Amino acid sequence: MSVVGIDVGYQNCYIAVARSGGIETIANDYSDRCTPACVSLASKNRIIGNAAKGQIITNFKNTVHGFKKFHGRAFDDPFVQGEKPKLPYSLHKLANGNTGIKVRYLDEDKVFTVEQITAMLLTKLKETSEGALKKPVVDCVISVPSFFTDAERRSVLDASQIAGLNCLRLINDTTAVALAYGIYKQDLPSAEEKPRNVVFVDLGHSSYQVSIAAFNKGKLKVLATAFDPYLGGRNFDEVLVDYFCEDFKGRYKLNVKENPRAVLRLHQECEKLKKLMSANSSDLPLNIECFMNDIDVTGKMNRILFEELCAQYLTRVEAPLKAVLEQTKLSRDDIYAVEVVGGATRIPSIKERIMKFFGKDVSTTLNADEAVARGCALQHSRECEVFGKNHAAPFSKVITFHKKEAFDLEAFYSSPQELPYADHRIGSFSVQNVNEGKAEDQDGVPGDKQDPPAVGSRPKSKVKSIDLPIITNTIRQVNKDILNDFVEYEHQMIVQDKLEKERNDAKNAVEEYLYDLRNKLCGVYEKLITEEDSSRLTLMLEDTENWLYEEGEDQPKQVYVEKLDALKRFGQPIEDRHRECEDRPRAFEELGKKL
Ligand code: ATP
Ligand code: K
Ligand code: MG
Repeated sequence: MSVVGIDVGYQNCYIAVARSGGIETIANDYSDRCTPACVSLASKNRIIGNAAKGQIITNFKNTVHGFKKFHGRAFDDPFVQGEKPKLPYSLHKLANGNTGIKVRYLDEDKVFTVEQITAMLLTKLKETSEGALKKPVVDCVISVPSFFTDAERRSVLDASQIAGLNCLRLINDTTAVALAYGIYKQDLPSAEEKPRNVVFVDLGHSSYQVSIAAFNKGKLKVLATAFDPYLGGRNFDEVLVDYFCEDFKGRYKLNVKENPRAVLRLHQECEKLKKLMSANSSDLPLNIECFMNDIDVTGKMNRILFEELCAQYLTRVEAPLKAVLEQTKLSRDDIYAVEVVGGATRIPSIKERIMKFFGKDVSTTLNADEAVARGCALQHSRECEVFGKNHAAPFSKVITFHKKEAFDLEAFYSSPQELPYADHRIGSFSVQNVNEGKAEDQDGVPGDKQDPPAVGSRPKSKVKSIDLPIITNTIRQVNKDILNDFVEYEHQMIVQDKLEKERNDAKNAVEEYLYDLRNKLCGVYEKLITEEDSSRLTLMLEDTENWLYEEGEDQPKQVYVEKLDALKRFGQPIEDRHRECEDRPRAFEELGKKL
């Protein structure tokens, strides 16, 4: 079964899979490899991803985006309270104190947990993967920011369960990026050589993460990570939005902040402008027609002013860079390359600051948008099955881990789809004090069971056996009933979406047939029916068209199916006659050839 790697970004999601010896990024039904982290709730269905982005302005109260940071957060958390007034949709305090999202769905007020909203997004990503791979997808590896707490991570795991995914593990964005780098580098130093130290910088829409990893052939070690969880591209958009709000207040006497729709439109335009500024240093225009109160607005911006306005954010670029160097005690000369990923590293002054800090050019070896997902897709190859299904128990097996310091192990059931429960985790184990054993080895201090090497003979390989303390964490069992309810409800919503899609398809089929028949009536069918029949049919088509826009606008699927059948009862005989006319001369020709 394929394991997909999923990067659930604050703004953009990507899926990758290891296939035919390489890693591929999967495109969605819009032929887009990026799926927006956006979910729109409507009166008949849910609209998720690219299509939901189109609802941000038209259905702003029920279109949820920018929710990634609500995972594992209390409603009263200052961050949540700070975000609340800026959001076009409503937040709601859940019974357990967590952050819920209040929307209209199926013509009812509903409160969804953030796990449910992320699950909706994951459902879409799961479907996209299944569409591309042409088989069911259950197993996945999901990335999370390196600064995510245990509560935030568990919340993401719950979301994956609700979506019917089996998340084999969560990995840090920074680790994923390092993995993605390592796989394609053929010229890494060998195990005995000094490792190659690479800095990775990821500036996304909501957060900033920096790490240093050391590479040898077949080996990767993350040496340090640092972050600014609240610095990202969205801050730069906000600066522009605030600037133009003030500008428009002065020049057009408009109070933009009072109008959520206008704020959202301005946001979208400002983000476009920000991206344009990455490629242009000249003055750039901002034009929005019918912005508010029927007023068209215009404005302008350039890179120099933009950088001035963003100074408070730009100065925050340096601290995490400094922090990773300090943590590792490496000097700038020890750094082989500085690799940048994440959309917002395309801002020229961000790149300049990183270059200036390290005193070298930044490299863009990795695909800035897809690296995290690709790393996730690679990660799963590090798993192994210890006991297959129906293996004898109890049973012991020796597994070797080459480790120099304490490490964590996680155990899962290997065929989760056969479990009666949603949770497929067995437990996690922290193996402690590994480095103590190693330190002795390095210093040449013989352990209890070691013999000194015999002089002149080939040194025997020495095995030292010590028991290491292991901390076992069994998996929490809380909220299992609630989680199962969510799983069930997500399933119902998937069915509802499917029915709604079928209903729409049936409606579209009527419309399509109608237009096709009308075109042919004035074209290829013209000579095949009498004028009288033709005008009767034209009238019937007109009636159906009017019906589609009025009474027939919103009918059950069956009504459309019947309507189509009714049209076909008239259309099909003409179609048959037409085919016959086409075939007849051809048949004569064939006959002629034979004679
Ligand atoms: P996070 O990592 O915080 O969860 P994310 O992974 O969704 O967020 P990315 O897709 O890496 O974020 O980056 C999106 C950000 O990059 C947005 O703010 C977007 O406007 C910005 N961005 C993309 N292209 C450019 C560009 N050419 N110039 C400036 N900013 C850009
Ligand atoms: K992303
Ligand atoms: Mg990201």
